[in-house]
Amino acid sequence: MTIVIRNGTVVSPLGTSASDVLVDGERIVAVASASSGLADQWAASADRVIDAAGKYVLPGGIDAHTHMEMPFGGTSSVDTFSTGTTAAAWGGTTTIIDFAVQAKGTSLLSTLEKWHQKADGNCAVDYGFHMIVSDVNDGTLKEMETCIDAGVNSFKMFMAYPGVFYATDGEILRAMQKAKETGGTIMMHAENGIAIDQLVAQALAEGRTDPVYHGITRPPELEAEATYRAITLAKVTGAPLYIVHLSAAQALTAVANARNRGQNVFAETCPQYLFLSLDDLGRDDFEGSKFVCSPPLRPREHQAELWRGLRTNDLSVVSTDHCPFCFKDQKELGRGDFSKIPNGIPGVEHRMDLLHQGVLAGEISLSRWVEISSTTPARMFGLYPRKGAIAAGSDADIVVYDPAVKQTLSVETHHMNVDYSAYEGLEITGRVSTVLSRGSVVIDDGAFHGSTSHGVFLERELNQYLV
Ligand code: DUC
Ligand code: ZN
Ligand code: ZN
Ligand code: ZN
Repeated sequence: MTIVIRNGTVVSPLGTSASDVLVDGERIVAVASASSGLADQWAASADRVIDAAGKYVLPGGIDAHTHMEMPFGGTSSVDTFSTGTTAAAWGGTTTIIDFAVQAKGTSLLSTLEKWHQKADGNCAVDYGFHMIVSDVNDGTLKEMETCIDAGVNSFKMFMAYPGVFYATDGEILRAMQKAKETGGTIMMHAENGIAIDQLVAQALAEGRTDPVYHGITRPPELEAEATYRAITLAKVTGAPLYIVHLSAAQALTAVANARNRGQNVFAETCPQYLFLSLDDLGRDDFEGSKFVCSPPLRPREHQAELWRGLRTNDLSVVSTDHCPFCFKDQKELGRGDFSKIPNGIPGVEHRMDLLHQGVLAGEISLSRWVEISSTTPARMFGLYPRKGAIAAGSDADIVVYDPAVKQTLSVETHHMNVDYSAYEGLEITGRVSTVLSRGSVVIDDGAFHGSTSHGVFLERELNQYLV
């Protein structure tokens, strides 16, 4: 099957160009300037010609932080790999990297096996895994090497959630030493969970049980402190560090300072921290529970700092932390006790669209949009140039994006398997029109044409930003 995409504007981190793209089978085989006339030749024998006039041609989005069917707080996130990757495709994301979650007392390899059983054969787009390490011991440290050989070389640890995922500074230090030795990257959930748990207990004892107290008991300073501590441990051990879901301006300062010193420290933020705020957590009738995630949504003034960080590259990736729980039966578990609200916000479908609003608002350039949503995650997580590029030899993961059409985000029209939208009623400009995953048309003219057995597991190389 050959496909020609012509008359569009190809966007890359280097700029934009009027170029035509030839796809043969699963790969891009040629990219040529529109003025070369080559597209006429290609079109003559192509199986399909897509006219991208007035549209952008982007490398497929890479969402490096999702949680499909993840066990959490006695329940499980409601998107399966099948529904979640289908929703991803609808929004122009053609690769997800999800988290295999080690339960305490189990091995990393059995965990990986379990996640393969959930995902293999059930994904509409390609996928990889990170590993959540919640039990640091001699055995699991050794297993990190085997994970790396299996293409899983990024290990998330938690300074939050004592008793569940929490790792002590000593455990983090040991895992970082192993990462330094093997070339793995440590991903950190940086919040001081020990202090937070005290604030939570005090709030509940005083009868402050509404969702907004989830935010108030997790102040920005406790994210900044943990971020700085993680950076310090990474400095001492020499390990590369990637701060996940950075939400607070103070934490961003810690990251920027480390980067200015030349340390291998990287950070991502998420659309919810750019577009939602503590005010949403404060919505009444328990509606605030829809917005409970950790770290929490911050006061609105943090947003400008995060956009600035995206421009300066102190924030180099935007991922969603997609972790959907239904309002009706799952968020409900925390009525009368905010600490029992399952943590997470659905978002895998809308990352590309929301970031496009940042382009329209002048917060980021078109090139930067592609960089933070596709090319940098590809390099950060060892997928480039197979993913993250419109170039000969790359996988034909391509999004044709119409920047002019308007849409209203809503639970009525989204494809995520969850009963609410965090962006209900938000009117935005721009929408995916066609999506190719490894040369197969997955989304086209408002319909899904893919298959949930199409996606393949991606064995990833090491972080390509390390020197
Ligand atoms: N934060 C969330 O909001 N959900 C899942 C795990 C996490 O760290
Ligand atoms: Zn986290
Ligand atoms: Zn997460
Ligand atoms: Zn069609």
